[in-house]
Amino acid sequence: MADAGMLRFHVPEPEVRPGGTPDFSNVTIAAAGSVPRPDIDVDPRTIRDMAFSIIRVLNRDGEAVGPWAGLLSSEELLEGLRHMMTLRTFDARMQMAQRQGKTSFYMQHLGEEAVSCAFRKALEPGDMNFPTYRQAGLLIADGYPMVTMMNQIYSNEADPLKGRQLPIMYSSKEHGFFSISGNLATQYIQAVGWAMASAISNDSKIAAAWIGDGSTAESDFHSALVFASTYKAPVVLNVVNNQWAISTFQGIARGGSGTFAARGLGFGIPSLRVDGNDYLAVHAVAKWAAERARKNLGPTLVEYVTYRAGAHSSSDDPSAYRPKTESDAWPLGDPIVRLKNHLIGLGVWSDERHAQAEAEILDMVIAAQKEAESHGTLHAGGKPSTRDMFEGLYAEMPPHLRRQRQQAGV
Ligand SMILES: Cc1ncc(C[n+]2csc(CCOP(=O)(O)OP(=O)(O)O)c2C)c(N)n1
Ligand SMILES: [Mg+2]
Repeated sequence: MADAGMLRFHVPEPEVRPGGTPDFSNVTIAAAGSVPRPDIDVDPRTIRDMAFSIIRVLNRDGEAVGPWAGLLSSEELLEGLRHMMTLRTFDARMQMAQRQGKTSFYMQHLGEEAVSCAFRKALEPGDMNFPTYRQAGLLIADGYPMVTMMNQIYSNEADPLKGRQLPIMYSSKEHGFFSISGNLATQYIQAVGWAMASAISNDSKIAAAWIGDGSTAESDFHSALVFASTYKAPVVLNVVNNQWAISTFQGIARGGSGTFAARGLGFGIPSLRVDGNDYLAVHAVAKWAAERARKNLGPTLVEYVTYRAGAHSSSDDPSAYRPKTESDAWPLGDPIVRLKNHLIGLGVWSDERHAQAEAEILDMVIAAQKEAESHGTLHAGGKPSTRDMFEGLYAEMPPHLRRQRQQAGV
């Protein structure tokens, strides 16, 4: 009774800190195949519990089980495996290039490759993603040229964005990849607005919004949900819960809602959680949500439960805030290993073929890197012209900029 009436301020804390033993016993994982697959026109009120479960297809033995299985052929799965392996190799090379001073900045996808690679395969040409910096798999799985990605990272003379964007902030209208903005959560309002415009103009294209767990704390996220819900915007609302927002654990942004998917319930939006390290489950759920959008049934919120195995960015050192072995303890495994084992189980893949594919992919990535580097890197070789700095923003350049351009002598 001593402190009766005394208020206490509550700050959520992660279970474990550096030096401690990783513990994910608080992550409740449904058995693969156990979550039903409702019809796409289901009454959202009847599937509210799906916001608290996890849809999974691949079980511990690498078999595809349950109602969300069976959408992809062996060829499609082999292609998906190759995309994820390519993204991982690309990441490793570009991270190394950053350490060598060839670019100022890089962000890896380690452990999260299934999310963007599998999602891309649920979209149609003309659909538009509003991605964050951790969805380069959308480009790789859509056949965007890797050399062009590297040119952007190096801000060299062949960079299509002419050095005006931070490295890794790609842009490609043709590949349905809206220019990345570093201002997180803006992707949500823009995606919902784009989807509303698509519906207003009676088009057939849908949008996909992307956000990380931490960024859901931004008010843009909530405003976007209001508009998406009210106007039944044709949009898939993706939340990538990789457990961390730089050094802040997911419990801060999640607050008391239980799960990130549960955020959608208050807006009457069907909200699903899916195993983000299961290529088949990600693809199946993305397909379900995309089809709802395309059939005028409105938005779907999807939380991908995954783990950021790498550092937040090349500027980050996770050993300062989480145990070094935490990623090994992540209970949903590694997306590449899981799909590989599934394909071996199907009899269409083997350890030998996997090793061979790894070597081929590395050769391909190194060749692309050589080509990109022939156009310059951060401190060497070709650069965008200084004149480019002044172009592309105003239809008619204001006098002060014209003056500055003259002063620069370009
Ligand atoms: C509006 C805004 N606030 C803060 C930042 C700085 N910032 C960059 S990344 C990041 C963490 C984001 O975490 P999360 O949303 O979980 O995405 P993840 O990096 O884990 O994919 C922060 C705070 C920013 N870029 N934009
Ligand atoms: Mg995060």
